[in-house]
Amino acid sequence: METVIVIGLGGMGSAAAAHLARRGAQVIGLERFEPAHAMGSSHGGSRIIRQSYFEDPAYVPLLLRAYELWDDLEASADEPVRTLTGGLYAGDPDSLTFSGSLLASQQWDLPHEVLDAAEIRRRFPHFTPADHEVGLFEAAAGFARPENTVRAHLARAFAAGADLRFGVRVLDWSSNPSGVTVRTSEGELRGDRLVVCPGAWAPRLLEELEVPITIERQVMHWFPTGAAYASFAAGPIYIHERADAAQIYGFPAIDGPDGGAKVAFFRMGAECDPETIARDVEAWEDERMRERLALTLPALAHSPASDAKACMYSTTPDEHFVIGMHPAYDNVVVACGFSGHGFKFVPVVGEILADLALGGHTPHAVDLFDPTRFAAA
Ligand code: PYC
Repeated sequence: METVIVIGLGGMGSAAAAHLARRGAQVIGLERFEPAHAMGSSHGGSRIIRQSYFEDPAYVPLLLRAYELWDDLEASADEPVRTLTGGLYAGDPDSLTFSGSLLASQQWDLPHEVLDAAEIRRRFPHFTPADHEVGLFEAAAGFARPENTVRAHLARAFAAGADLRFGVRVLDWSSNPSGVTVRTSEGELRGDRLVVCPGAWAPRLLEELEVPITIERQVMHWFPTGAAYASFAAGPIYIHERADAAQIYGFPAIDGPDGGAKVAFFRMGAECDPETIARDVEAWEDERMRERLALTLPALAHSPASDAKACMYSTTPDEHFVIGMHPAYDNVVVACGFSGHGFKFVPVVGEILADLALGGHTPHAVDLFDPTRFAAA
């Protein structure tokens, strides 16, 4: 069987390693940090999963397959990896959050309900939408636990015989028709094929690829729920967008009365370098979020944040992913540029990367993610 080297064992790389190892490949997985670390884009306790995809209805078939794989992973993992809570996509009727979700759910016949502002307030008393707002409620939405997901995929890969190496820094890699070579802090490795899942390190490890990826620092905040705990605990994940209020997303109180509720701006990142990113969150950043919350989720605006963490998006100009064969090498597969909305796809991206690495093609619809689309432009 072929030896496949996987660079990066975060969300996407750990899933690729699991799918490849289960198909019988000799997998060598390389990760610079420890398993399920907090240095990249797969930490912070929760990521939204949803199907009525406002970004583009073309993602829906992948989401339906991802959900099957989430079920399978949840059934065998030692820790919970995904929980369904329902999801509310609310705001101005013409916001992309609402109108795009409606379009996707109608196009793919996904179960959903359209709620007016009064109904949103009645069902979810911690939300205070203005009278003109509307929401799409999707019962199938919820959240994944990123660290548990990475551990579950690593455990699967390991159980299937993968050689997983942590604390190994990749210096560079090369490819020729007879195989691939990866130079690391621990020496040189050779394999038949390479899968590169570099996360925020894409600009360095995929320099040759003509994909303009911007690395952005994003902040996740946790606020005490106080007297609104019960409502938050039973509530949905949500995305909220209004012309006068930047798009935010958030979660129910998933970690008990003292765990707070997590909320973040969807796209309020500042460009950063993964080597020098400010990991600490400043007081003004929490204050900015409290001002935003006062409008829509006032219960979270009463007290200072109980916690905050920085993570990174790797954003492409069109905010679509980059997944495919490396245009210059037919033994190298790339996955990067997940643009802040990739984690829910982790299990199906693992499947796609295994398809591409072992067979050169995948039955999944991945044209939207063509690595050459920016070069052509
Ligand atoms: O993928 O649903 C998502 C998401 C919301 C905010 C950031 N990513």
